[in-house]
Amino acid sequence: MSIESTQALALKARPFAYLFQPERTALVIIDMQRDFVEPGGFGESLGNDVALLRAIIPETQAVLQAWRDVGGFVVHTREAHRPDLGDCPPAKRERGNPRLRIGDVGPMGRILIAGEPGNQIIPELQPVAGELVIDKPGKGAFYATGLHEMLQSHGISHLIFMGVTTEVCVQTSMREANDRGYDCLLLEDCTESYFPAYKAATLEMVRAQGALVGWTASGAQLRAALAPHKPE
Ligand code: TIU
Repeated sequence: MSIESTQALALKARPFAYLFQPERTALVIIDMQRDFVEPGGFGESLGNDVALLRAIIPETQAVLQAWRDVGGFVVHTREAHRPDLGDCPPAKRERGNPRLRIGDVGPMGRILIAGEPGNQIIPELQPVAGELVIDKPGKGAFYATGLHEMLQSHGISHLIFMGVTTEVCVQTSMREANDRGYDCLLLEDCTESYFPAYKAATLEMVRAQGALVGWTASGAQLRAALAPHKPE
């Protein structure tokens, strides 16, 4: 970069401009794993139409590439449990009436279990060397993961979120981050829900009351802010 630059960039965002120094900012991609966006995984086992989520993949890819081009720090998360389910509270496994429960064998291997085919990040957004990959047993990225300590050791103060689903793992992670003192931005067209109304409500509530949880902007707005900083 430009990653050496300490100058803050201003991004056109809602409810007002989001200021960030790229070298102190991590791009956090929540749970873009096959379990949520492909048939046969956890998302579908809960009764959801997973096709809806795939629409964000191209813009999410474009933002990831732009962020990599300026040398930015990247964190990928996966919702994942240990094969012995020792990190899966019975309440989480037993809730509701899904066709397949966490740990059951589905078309992409055991549902939501680390190492299984369904638990892998989708090919379009594969992590590359140097990027952090966090397996998280909860909906939030900070619970039982050590993520906060890792971000602190990299001097990170700002987080830019993408991924699925907006009102579940993304919003939970943003709220956890907010309570730990990070300034959070959610990219509107790089996050999706199985329920469009829940996505819309989440975007509203994140930026309500003067960015109480954080800011929102489009992926293109972030890419525009980064473009002048891309090395030749
Ligand atoms: N069910 C649902 O919308 N989401 C999850 O269970 N996990 C994530 O959001 N990753």
